[in-house]
Amino acid sequence: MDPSKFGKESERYAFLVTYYDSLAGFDREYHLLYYTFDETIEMYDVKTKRVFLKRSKYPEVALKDLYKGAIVTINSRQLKVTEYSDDFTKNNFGSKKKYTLAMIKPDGVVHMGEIIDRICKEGFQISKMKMTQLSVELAQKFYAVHKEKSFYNTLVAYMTSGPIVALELVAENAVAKWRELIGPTDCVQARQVAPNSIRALFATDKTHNAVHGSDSDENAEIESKFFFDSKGEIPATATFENCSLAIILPHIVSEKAAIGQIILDIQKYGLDISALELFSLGKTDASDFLEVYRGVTPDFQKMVLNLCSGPIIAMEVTSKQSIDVVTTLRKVCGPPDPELAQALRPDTIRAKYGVDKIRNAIHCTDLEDDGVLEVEFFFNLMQQ
Ligand code: FUP
Repeated sequence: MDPSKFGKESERYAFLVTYYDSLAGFDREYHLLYYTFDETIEMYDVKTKRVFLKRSKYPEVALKDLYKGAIVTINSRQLKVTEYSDDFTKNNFGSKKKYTLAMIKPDGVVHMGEIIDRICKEGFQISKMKMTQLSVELAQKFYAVHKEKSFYNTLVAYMTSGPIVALELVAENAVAKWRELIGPTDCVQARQVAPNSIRALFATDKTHNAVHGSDSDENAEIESKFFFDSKGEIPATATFENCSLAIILPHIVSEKAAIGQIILDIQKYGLDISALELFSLGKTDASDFLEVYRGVTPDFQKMVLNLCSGPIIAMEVTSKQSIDVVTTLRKVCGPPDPELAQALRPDTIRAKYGVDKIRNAIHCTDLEDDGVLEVEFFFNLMQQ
């Protein structure tokens, strides 16, 4: 442990978290305390004041995972952080953590792996993400402030010309930090003043400028609601044809360093990502999804707990080439055991980013016949 990273022994942050108890039919509230000195957590039931979780180490939850709106899984319960419970937490932590709405625009989607890699390496946490295709109505609504501008119709035509990826990004000073990373609206200017910015690298002109970023905290809130609180208005883009399912597992999503690299690895072999969304699964959904493995592997329960231990990124993988997508994706992922993968296929995703047989970086569909079924679970059933 690096002592310079941690404060006094008594330093701790306090969060109010809720858990929907589906048996009782209501939300239960807890205080969650995080002690920075020894990286332990402790939980109390707000109503009964009884200890729910004795102070102990819980490595799956780090301080960076705790911010207003975050979802964390503790003892198989999916908890939503709803408030900072005391002034110390609010002042030292809450006021600094902010979010912004980012969008990878239609011309940026081919560079999705590189852009997400930059997002993660710059220290943003991705709290929400979804690939969608904007209708003319939605694009007009999103850019309504530009309605009177000469470029409005061109902008709407461009924004509806292909899929986009909307992301909610969390960081200190998220709005300014993301706008600095994307660079000026006009890529000619971007190449002069910020040559390493995303627009300098990937944009074509003032309209086709690869990415979007909110310009204030207020607009970040409005724009995030536009994509993520819109009750079914934002459709997924899955095709359900010649497809396979890939899931980037919780240990990668929370560590975040490898998310972009994994997407790049998938795209390298003639495979396309045609739908994508960040999900936080409950235990029942995780267990339903993995049902085919029940009784087949002794690790079934561990796989379920792993799958619902934090946010995951589910992707429909397809190909424009006439290749067997399920088999190709399996090759890219490598053998399920990372140790074996390192020995036999060191270039594969599991060899590079897997930790053990359960936390092996990525799930992929095993059998050709199951591709559509697994994609339907996330991009049909889970959308309802
Ligand atoms: P930004 O905040 O950088 O996205 O820029 P604006 O809000 O000024 O513009 C929104 C979008 O309108 C830009 F991303 C691209 C488009 N636009 C044009 O097509 N032409 C212009 O002259 C200005 C903006």
